[in-house]
Amino acid sequence: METRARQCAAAILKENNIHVVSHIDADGLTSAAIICTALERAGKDYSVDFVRQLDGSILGKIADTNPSITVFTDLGSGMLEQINSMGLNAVVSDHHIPTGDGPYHLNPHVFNINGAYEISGSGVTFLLARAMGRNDDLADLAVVGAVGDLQHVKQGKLIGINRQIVKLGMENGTIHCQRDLTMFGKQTRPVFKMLQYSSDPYLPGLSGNEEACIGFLKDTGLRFQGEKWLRWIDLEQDEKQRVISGLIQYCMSAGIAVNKIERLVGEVYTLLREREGTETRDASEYSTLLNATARYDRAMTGLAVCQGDRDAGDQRK
Ligand SMILES: [Mn+2]
Repeated sequence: METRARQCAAAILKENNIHVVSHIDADGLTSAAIICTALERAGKDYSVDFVRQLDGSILGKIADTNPSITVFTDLGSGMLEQINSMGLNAVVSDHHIPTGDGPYHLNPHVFNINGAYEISGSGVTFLLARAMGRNDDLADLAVVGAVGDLQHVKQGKLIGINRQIVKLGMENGTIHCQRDLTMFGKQTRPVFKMLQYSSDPYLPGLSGNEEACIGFLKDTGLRFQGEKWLRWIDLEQDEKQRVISGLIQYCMSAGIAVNKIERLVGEVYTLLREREGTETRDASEYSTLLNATARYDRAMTGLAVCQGDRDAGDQRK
């Protein structure tokens, strides 16, 4: 796969007017951010577009603008024939099951690697970016994309090439991984709100019930800090452990399926370059934020966030 990545990288670096087309979800947004950053660092001009799905009419529109090369990320593997028949000079960096292959097609399935949980579109594009230059620091975005595609859920952690990317990120100081509560909102919500808003798993009697959540936490002996409850990241290790044990017991007596209870704890990924207490600090919250920008047609805002713009979200204010 690395030889193919080098081949694709060389094809891109030969050109200057580069068009990036990516999938409009967290994995696609991080893929686009990775390739666009790599292009910027290589001193290339580029344009970028996001689509929900690739079809003949979109390919036609791309062909009309006559880019010297088009880089498809997190999509394209199912449209190789159409891309060729349009006469598009293209590199496809994708992880979906392909309908063919070619010299400028980078896809794990071609190399007997599973694209459902061993590597995502952002991971594939990260390999491409590495072949284009010094882009190892983008490992954190590759992890956000993989988590966005839920590649860690089945095994409770990232495996395969995803694991290698995590390791690389740990070595270069962009990623930290640890076993922790998998629940959403550890960075940004008070613990009782995190429980109250929990939907995976749904906690009968707690989900949606603020008072019950506060009562539950008091029972575990969680401390107050003034009037304001602490966030998960503010808790001491023994406090976290007490809440987790309490939650497991609660779920067991509520008759929640064992596999769901087991998923309460898993590997979680922290982005060390991001500020503590922000959505972008936690890979899962980050990917949820990106999916939200995509859902509200704010893909360019999502891309700007991935490329380091921390004011892009402030249009919410
Ligand atoms: Mn994907």
